Amino acid sequence: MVGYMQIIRYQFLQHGDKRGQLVALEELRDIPFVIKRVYYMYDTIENMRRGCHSHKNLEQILICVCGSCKVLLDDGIEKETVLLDKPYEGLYIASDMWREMYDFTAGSVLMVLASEYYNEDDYIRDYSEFRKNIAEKMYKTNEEIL
Ligand code: T46
Repeated sequence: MVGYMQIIRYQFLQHGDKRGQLVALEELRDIPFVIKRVYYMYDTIENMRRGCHSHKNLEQILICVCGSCKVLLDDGIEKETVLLDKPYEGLYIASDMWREMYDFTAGSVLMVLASEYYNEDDYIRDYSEFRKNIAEKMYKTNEEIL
């Protein structure tokens, strides 16, 4: 829902034994959508911020499989910061949520599972446009309720 901040974290099952740990992720079981794309970022330069955009129609789960990073989530009204530092933990990000990833530790790898194929038209990269879009959607929702 637009303008409703909710932090949704997933704790994945760890198949640990004396050799170490293993996490398995299956679509529509461990992940709440059909996975159309997987990408990951690594060798991120110190003090670099990534993201800084929202999506019109995309669900994603972010997993910092190595090291840690922080994610700023902004629904247009509230902001929350989430630390990702466990390879068995995922952060769900719905569409209409501004996101910024930062404070990547050296050697960190941030993996993302996405519900859609890559589509540049799905991005809103301008913060004022993002706020305007959220305001319009909230106005429309309020009109429907009244
Ligand atoms: C998001 C955050 C969490 C592709 O060709 N295919 C892809 O699937 C992606 C994600 C990117 N690219 C190309 C487009 C750019 O030339 O890779 C380059 C870097 O992408 P971008 O600047 O969008 O990366 P981030 O880290 O700012 O954002 C990414 C995702 O794009 C975005 O959807 O939510 O990670």
